Amino acid sequence: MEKRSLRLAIQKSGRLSEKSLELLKAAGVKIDNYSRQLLVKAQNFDLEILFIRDDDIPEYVQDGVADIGIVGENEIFEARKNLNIVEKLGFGKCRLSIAVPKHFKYDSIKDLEGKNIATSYPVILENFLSKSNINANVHKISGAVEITPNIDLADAIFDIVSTGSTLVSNGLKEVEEVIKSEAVLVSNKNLSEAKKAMLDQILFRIRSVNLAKNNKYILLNAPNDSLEKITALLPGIKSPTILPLAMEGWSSVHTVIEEDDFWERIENLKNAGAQGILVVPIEKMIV
Ligand code: PRT
Ligand code: ZN
Repeated sequence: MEKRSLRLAIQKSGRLSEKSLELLKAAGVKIDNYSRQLLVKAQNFDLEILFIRDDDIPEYVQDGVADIGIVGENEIFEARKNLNIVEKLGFGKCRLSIAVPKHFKYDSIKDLEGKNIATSYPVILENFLSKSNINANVHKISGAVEITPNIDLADAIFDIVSTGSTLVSNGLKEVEEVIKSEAVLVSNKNLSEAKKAMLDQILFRIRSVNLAKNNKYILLNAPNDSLEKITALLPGIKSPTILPLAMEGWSSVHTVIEEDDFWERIENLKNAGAQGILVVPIEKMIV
């Protein structure tokens, strides 16, 4: 008989672990008293959390050992498993790039022809090289890829980069960005209707949390004669709320704006006559 609980696989310990747990918490899933045992039951939700290595997540979800998982897209592309990518989660952002020693004269991808490239992501790399019509020797290495050119084990590397400081401290330079990656929610392709409904419920919560993170609530005061100009600068979910202030001829304007173009908007609002601008974080947002 099928288990009733929805089982979510997350990374046991690593770069995605804390953020995955934070997201669950923000989505209202309580997991008290856990000490990263292999399997923990949520207190208030019919959800089990399975703590495993990130490399194992695609296979576990494909095979139905877990129903859903949170993992970097890079692991999904590398593992070539049959899964649904349900949602990008906005954390664990990085890129996978080719890097060469800083004195390597690199003009174009053709300079990689016949070279030895070390990586933990041979599938993604081979794919890129073959699309670019380059024949190079790909060596699979499971860790410390960035030191291989220094010990003459490779001419170039293909690895995860985020700030780039690991490359610099190993005397390397980034020459080709191959893919971008971030953490995603994945699901098994054959979920039962009951589990699909549970996934939808969690997804709804995750979306509300992430939407809220990308938006700010803004309150400002404005003289009534500049209201038209100011509201034109504010989209709002529906339209801005305008309330009269006790001071004659002035109003208070409330709305929600996106984080992305935040500073530009604030500048424009000030120029249009807005004063006393308050910007407040939003905890959850349901549209
Ligand atoms: O033990 P387990 O197998 O579960 O963990 P892991 O060691 O394989 O993975 P982990 O925890 O290092 O990374 C998990 C996921 O985080 C990756 O699969 C990526 O999707 C994502 N991620 C985001 C990163 C980085 N940013 C990152 N910077 N993974 C690794 N790095 C490495 C990078 O390779 C470099 O060596 O961190 C180093 C520092 O990067 P710079 O460029 O900031 O110096
Ligand atoms: Zn791993």
